[in-house]
Amino acid sequence: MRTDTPQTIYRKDYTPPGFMVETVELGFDLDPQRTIVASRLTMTRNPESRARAIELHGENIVLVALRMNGKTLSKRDYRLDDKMLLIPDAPDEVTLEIETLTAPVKNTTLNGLYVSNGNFFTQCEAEGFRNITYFPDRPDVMAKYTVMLRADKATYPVLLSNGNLIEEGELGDGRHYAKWEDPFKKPSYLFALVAARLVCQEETFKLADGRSALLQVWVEEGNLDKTDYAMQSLKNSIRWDEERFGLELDLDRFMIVAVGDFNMGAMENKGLNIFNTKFVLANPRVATDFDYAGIEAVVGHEYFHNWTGNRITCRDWFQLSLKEGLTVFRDQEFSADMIGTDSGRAVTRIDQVRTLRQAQFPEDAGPMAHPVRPDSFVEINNFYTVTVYEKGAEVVRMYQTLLGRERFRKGMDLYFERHDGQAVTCDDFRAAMADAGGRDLSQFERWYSQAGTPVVRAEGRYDADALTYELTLTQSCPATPGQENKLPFHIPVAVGLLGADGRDLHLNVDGHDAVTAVLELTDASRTFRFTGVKEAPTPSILRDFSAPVVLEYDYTDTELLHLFSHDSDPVNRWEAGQRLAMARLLKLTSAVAAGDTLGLDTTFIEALRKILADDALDAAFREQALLLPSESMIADQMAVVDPQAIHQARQFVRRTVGEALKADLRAQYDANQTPGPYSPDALSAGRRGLKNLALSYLASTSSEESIALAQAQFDNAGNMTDRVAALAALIHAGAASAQAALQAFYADFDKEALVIDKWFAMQASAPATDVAAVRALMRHAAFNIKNPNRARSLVFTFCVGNASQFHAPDGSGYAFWAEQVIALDALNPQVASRLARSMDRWRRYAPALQAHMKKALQKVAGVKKLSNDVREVVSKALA
Ligand code: LYS
Repeated sequence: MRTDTPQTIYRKDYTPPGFMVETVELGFDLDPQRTIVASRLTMTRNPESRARAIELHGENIVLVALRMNGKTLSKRDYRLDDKMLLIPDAPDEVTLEIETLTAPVKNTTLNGLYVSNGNFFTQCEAEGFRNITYFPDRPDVMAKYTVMLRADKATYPVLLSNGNLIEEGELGDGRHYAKWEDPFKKPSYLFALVAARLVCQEETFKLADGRSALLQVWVEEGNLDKTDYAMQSLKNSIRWDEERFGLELDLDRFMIVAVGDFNMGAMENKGLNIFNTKFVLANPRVATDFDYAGIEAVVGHEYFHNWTGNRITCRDWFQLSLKEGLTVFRDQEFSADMIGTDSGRAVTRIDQVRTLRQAQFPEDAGPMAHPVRPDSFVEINNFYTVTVYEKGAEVVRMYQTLLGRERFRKGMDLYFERHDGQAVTCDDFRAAMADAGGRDLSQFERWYSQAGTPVVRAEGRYDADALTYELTLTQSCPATPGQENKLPFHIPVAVGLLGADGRDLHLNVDGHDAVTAVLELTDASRTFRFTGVKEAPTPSILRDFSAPVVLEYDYTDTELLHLFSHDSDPVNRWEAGQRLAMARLLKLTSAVAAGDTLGLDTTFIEALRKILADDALDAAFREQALLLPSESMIADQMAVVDPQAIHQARQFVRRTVGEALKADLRAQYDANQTPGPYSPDALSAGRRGLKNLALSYLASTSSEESIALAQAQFDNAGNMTDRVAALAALIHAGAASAQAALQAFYADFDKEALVIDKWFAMQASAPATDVAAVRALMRHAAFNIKNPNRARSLVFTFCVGNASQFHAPDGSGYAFWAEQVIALDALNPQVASRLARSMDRWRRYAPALQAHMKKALQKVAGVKKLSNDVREVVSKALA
């Protein structure tokens, strides 16, 4: 019955479920080879539906028994294929009893119920529950769950599920049981269970309303020394949501469980968040500042989902950004508030802008481009994207920019007041914002329905006689697959004007004195006039990155240098530096390709020197300001991408800056040491960041002195941040001692899976690592393609993060890519499909490379038993 052409599902085809489920009782007899799942569902016909039949999803499970209202159904009473179980004739009130069989140990997809390192875990979002039992596995069916887990006690001493533990005990024959009850209605994608040998750090935490909750972080035995930061982040998240949004934890118990085999970052199952170990485990010995920040953000993200996602969920998967965009916005604000300073907040914003440019803008310009609320998909798992998540967060941020913080909060309150306990749409969220804000936000809907990154072109005109400054903003948006013509967006453009002394001019905004005006561009083009402008200003446009757009303005170098030195908006100050750098990198890339001699102007170098040495600026900001646009950002600016030329040009700039600023870099290296015990706080992390950036610039010259400095740091590092920075510097500089350092590092950390991931990743991204070297690393005893973190650390890092080698002129990188996509697809389609995406933008390369890439894509497309996941990605790429 399997059809070979994957089916496209459309948002416009949504129909309400035929039956609602009131209660779900699940019984699990857990066994890796043969797990029996008994389910008892009470269902009622949905008056809003015209469907007659009961429709239950089910895949990769064996139906053992089926009873309706106490009577066993025979094969004539239902229809069954490899995706659905249909009961055509059903009364309005039904109790279904279903028994199914699965083999979790054989489940390499890590979707549904699976085994990792001998323990049982589940992952059900988006459509994994159907791999556990037959069920209307769609988010608009919300029910109350009671779960009984039975398993061997010695092997699986810990039995967890959603909600509260209401009973536990022995069963004899070495087995035990635990019964869990979740008091809240939830969709099936939020179901979870864990049966495992684990230990936990726990704490009772007082909530704002006086209740207390038991907080637990569960890990494997050897990892109990790495749970403090996750626990601290959880407590901070709970406090923050109480204070910022008035939202409280609604359960008596909240659990985080870490698992080493996991497809994504983490999952917000009600009361039982399951996490990739990467976002739980940390101590200074094994985790970097970056890892710590990731843990804080992801713990926050999953916790915040409890309201934005769980209490109010999505009507259908097209609405995914309703919960993900909103929750990313919330975790971004959380991380920023945890730093607490304006400058720290700005650095987090710069990071967000970088992510958008690095990953979302390219997605929006490629074959998989889709609106924040997609109109169709083949495989929903392909739509857990930077567009739905990060651009979705930008869309939420724009409400806050347009309405102001207070009215935005009122909008959130109204959203909860209206929809708690419901499965709703992005339109419902927008309506709450419009109503609470007293604004017409109908045009704003286009941020949800139109794909592509809008371009805003700005032109300024100063009139010295009239003392006016006119800014003309013109918007357009490139065509994307299925969307030829776009209508104007509602774009908030935050603008400030700098005087010759570098200070903000005072602006008259709606009768108020201000330094930043939020202009609302709703037409294709509009001219905004500032009055009383006493001198010709330098415009600072799109402050704080007020909209996810590309801003075009013909800045002169003088204007950019002025902004880079003075803009009071840190994001635009950073942006000016990026523009200066990008212009040079692009010119140098052409020069490399043409075989011309390369040079870098002292004006630019001096501007960097000034920022670097400016101790009034946060170290973290200076690090950002000195970080060059990445190779892929440079590639994004070119009509025909030349990966090797880009790499050489960027290396040339790094070397030249490293040479020219040697003394200043060394001074900052020394000044930003962080003696004393390690702390991941933003200030210390910022100092380490600047110090290690200085080291990497210095090492890019490959001077003996800089190699010795890196070696000394490697030998004496008191934390992982400094250790990997030193090791990376040695590897990238091609130091003779790099191999020995790599070996020492491996020997020191061979028991720490997450550190060994770093070990693979550092080698995979090194410019000297070619396909042959990656293949050799794949033969290393520690490599295991079945583990997603490991596959990502080596294979993905090479394909995505080592452009000059991946795009080897002979096409060997692409052939490698095809092999790995095919191999992974047989094991784990979700992970394979992510790797498949790395070839998305193949049409932007020179014809010779394109030919190799096309061949590789066709090779994958030609595989008969390809998953829908990969099929969708490669067929869209080839279309
Ligand atoms: N909802 C999860 C999150 O917090 C991701 C689930 C991904 C399912 N394929 O982002």
